[in-house]
Amino acid sequence: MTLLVESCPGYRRITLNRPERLNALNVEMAAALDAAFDEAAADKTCRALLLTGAGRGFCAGQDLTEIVGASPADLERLLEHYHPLILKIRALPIPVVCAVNGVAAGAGANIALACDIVLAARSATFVQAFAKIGLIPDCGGTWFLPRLIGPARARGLALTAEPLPADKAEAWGLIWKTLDDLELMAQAHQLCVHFTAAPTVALALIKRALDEAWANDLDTQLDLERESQREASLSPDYAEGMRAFLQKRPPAFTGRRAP
Ligand code: LHQ
Repeated sequence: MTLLVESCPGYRRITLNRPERLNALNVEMAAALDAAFDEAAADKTCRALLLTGAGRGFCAGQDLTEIVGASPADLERLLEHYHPLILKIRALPIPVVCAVNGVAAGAGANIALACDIVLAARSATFVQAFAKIGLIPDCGGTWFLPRLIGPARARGLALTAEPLPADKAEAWGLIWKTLDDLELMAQAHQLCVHFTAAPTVALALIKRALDEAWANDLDTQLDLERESQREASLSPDYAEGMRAFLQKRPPAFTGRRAP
């Protein structure tokens, strides 16, 4: 199986599972990922997703052995399997935590960057490998890189295809945190457990507002914040958050939408 999906209490762990190829992507894996995202979205008890890779790598991007001799049209068709995954990660109404356990290259790097919170093992590297084979960053690379780390660093990474060590990725703001290799998975799980007790409706609205901010002017964004705040304030978790504050106790958020 190219993908493993495990149910944990309140969240799911998805593991890219072709370790002998550093979890390089193929159509089968993309289809399995797409289905796993849909199933997570349909499961009202699932309040976070953890994405990681089996073995020593996170994901080496497209499996190059499977595109030997492929025509430009074949490559274009392949992206029809990959690009919807990026949009799905952004649209999922739950936090997606990515635990980058080793090298993340090509499309693999950009799938990681599409996730809401990226944690990386100190030994991991991020490689915009595309230029090494005469291609350009896809799966959102040209969109995420300049927004996350600015145009100069984005150009440097994309044009040279140099590996970026996890520590530097954190220092540059490309990812949330670098962790010791042996701590990565425990911390990633702990973060998901935190999200299983979080106000999920508000978190989904936060995700959407932050994404829409890239394209909005301030006026439009303030309108969106007002609308989103209204929606959040209708959720049972807002009432619970306020009660808990007044009663000086931790909130018991259910993640449920307004009835
Ligand atoms: C691999 C791969 C791999 C197959 C390592 N495929 N076997 C999508 C579709 C449409 C259009 C085109 O674009 C795309 C998006 C893309 O993702 S294009 C970019 C594709 N990815 C790459 O170009 C990265 C290629 N890999 C590498 O540069 C290195 O392997 C990295 C930097 C990832 C890791 O280096 P090392 O840690 O030194 O490992 P390694 O190179 O020794 O790899 C281990 C094995 O995995 C090895 O196989 P072997 O049988 O010799 O043990 C590699 O051949 C295999 N492998 N990446 N993408």
